[in-house]
Amino acid sequence: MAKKEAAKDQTIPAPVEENYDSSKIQILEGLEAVRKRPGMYIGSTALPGLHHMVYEIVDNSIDEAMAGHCDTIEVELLPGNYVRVTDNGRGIPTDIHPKAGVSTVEVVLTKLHAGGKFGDGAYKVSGGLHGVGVSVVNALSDSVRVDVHRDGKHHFIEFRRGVPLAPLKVLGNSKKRGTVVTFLADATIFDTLEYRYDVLAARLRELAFLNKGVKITLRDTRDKEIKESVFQYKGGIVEFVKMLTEKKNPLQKKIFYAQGEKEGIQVEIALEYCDTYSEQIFTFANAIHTREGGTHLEGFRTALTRAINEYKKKLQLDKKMEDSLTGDDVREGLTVVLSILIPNPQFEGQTKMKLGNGEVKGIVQSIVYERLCEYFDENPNDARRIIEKCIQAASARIAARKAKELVRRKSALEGSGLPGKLADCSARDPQISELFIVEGDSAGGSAKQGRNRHFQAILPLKGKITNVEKAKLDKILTDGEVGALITAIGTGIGDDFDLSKIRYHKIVIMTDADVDGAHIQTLILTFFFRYMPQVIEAGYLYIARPPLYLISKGKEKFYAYSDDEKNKIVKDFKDDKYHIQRYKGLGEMNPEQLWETTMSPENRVLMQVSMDDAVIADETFVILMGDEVEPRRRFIEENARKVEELDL
Ligand code: 1YM
Repeated sequence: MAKKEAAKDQTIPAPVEENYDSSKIQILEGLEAVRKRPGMYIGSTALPGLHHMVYEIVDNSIDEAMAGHCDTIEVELLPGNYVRVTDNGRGIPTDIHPKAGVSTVEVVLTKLHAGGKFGDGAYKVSGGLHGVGVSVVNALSDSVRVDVHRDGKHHFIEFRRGVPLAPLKVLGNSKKRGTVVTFLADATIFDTLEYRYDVLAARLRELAFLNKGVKITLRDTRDKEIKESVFQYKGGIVEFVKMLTEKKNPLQKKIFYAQGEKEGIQVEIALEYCDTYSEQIFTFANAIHTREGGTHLEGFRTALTRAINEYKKKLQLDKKMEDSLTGDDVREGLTVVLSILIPNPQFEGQTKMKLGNGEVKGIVQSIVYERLCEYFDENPNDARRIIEKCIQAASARIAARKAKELVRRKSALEGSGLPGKLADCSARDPQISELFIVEGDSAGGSAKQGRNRHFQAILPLKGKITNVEKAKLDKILTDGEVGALITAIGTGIGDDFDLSKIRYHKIVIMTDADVDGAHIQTLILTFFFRYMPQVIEAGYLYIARPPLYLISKGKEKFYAYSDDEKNKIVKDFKDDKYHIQRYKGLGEMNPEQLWETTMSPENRVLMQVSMDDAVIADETFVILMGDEVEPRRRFIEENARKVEELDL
């Protein structure tokens, strides 16, 4: 075993400890278990799991920051896909651990669950999604190197696939303080080592918002062109809300902020109403984004609905609307960041992103209710504007219900209940059925002729569908184009949404490869993001990628999907004669070509739409849908085709 051989070379004698060998064997068994079932520890071996490796290390630094010993954290993506995380904390303890007989650093890196702090009884409040600790990163890395600057010395230890090469040694003196962990994820375990800068940046920014004042830097030196982002927010989650509402019109003079503690649970909340229609609520428990919500969210919602209904009476706004405002009414246009710290978080739900601790609901509810009432008392004008907005939402809700009934009745009249312009497929099994949403009637015609009518349905959409960011739900539902889309998909919308009723497991957006096409594509994406995110989460939404060029040489035909590809093809022709046609729109292709290049499962390139990061997505949609045209155009051109590619 590698470990034993390394031990022989050591200049420092192995410590005498009765259980030395048995504890070493335990450690190796532990690491082996992690390598056998990486998914159990970090969720997956795909990109999210790889990013998780970085978060685990960063979490240690965040804990150190929360304990008040560190204010600077640096994450670097290095050439060769090494990752280095540096903090200026106390440094992982370097003394010999009394039970293990090796340095505490070595214990922290090799013993599973050594992350739960030993010593002062402080609880680990950050803790990644799986909260597994650095030893898991070590087990899943080809190599790890740890440098600790502590007590005036520079200490160093290195590992290969989790096994230390030698005990911790002192390299020299050091005036610095802190920990540096450099690792190379194991390429035999992970599907990819290509970290995504934007995804890491979004998470690090989130951590910076949640940890007021801590400076977090992300630097990418993998390519010649070096990228760097620095995140530091003195205002914490208030600045988080400010960023989320940056491009919207707020109704309040000042962002509402409250902080409180009860029974060892710390609650922090910031919120702001804008004149928009959707809600965005980000909840965190111990800095983990609880995407599925949970008891903290429930407590908040109850407090908000109660406080607003109470002030509706108090401000005599009951005259405008007698009915009680519902939860949906009071959350229209609302942006919230709610963050709690709790000693023993219980994560539940399908993705373990739902907080389960029952005691949290009442605590959050009472803190938020009390502080909201104070806020309304002190800011009666803001309170009035907010409540009037909620009353408008209630009126729209009532109108929407009527509109929905209208849509329902109308579709009942159309016999099958399906929209007239849908060319449906004959198959009835959603698993094999595909719906192509096509821009324009002419492309729609080609698609209808070119398709395989057994499993491919075509829905042509005319021009631009209603811009959903700006419009109200009732208006969206009465938009004929969107109405047709909803009916064709079959799931219903809003409270009625039912994923099991979906009629196609592949919904493919097929638009022209130009700016207008990209705009329509984004409008459709926005619709799904806001009103049917479950479809995206289920992995049912795709973007088709039509070819940009047709290159003909004699009777031979080649399709190129990018300029690079075109150049490659042409290069091989040398002096032969060939002809290049640039497709400007889908309409330029005849049905056979459209089938061959874009629709046939054999040749086509489909890109699956993912919701990897709701923060990035939402921001993007706000940029895209906001009033400023220029950033939108630029964004579309830069990103239209940047969705991850998928072989199908
Ligand atoms: C780049 C990664 O791991 N920093 C870090 C880790 C620790 C400490 C300081 C630390 C904690 C404590 C006392 C304590 C850890 N210590 C341990 C353990 N950065 C990084 N910075 N002294 C230093 O919590 O009491 C685990 S992590 F267990 F050894 F205390």
